[in-house]
Amino acid sequence: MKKSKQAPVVSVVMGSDSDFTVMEETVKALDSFGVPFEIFLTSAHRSPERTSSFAGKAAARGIRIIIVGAGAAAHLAGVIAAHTPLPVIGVPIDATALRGLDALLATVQMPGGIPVATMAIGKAGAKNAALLAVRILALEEKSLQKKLSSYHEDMAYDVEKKHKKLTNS
Ligand code: RP5
Repeated sequence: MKKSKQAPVVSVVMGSDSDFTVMEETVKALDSFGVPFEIFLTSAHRSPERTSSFAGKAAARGIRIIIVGAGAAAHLAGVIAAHTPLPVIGVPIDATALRGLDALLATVQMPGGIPVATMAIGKAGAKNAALLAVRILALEEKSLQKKLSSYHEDMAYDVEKKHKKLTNS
């Protein structure tokens, strides 16, 4: 993973180091778009003060979007969203016998008032969290808009290539 010299604009937060195998997808995608990010480990229940302190100070440090991965009774994204005005994107992690359904419901079912933009369970959600963050940042950054266009063109081209390979055409 490349380390950016620029100040981070996205925080990638996770509830445990065991979440990193999934959240690595977020990091890889942000890296590929050249978005400066930081990684922060904290737990809503094991380190509640660290969590609220981080969330309360994030905006003043220049962070613009917070991506949060957590598993089990995953209230981390909601707690962080409660302590910051920044957009929060949640990634439910498959960490228990319930295979991420617990984390999905805990993350997505926010009562009205405090939003958490919830992604799919697992690696696809982790990747999409980064892509959603890039789309938000691209609203005000032309260079990111261009990168997003090429990304989408490459994806479409890839489908055609796979079609040709599959059908020998
Ligand atoms: C959650 O509990 C974490 O986000 C993680 O997904 C899950 C299990 O954590 P560990 O027991 O592996 O630290 O808080």
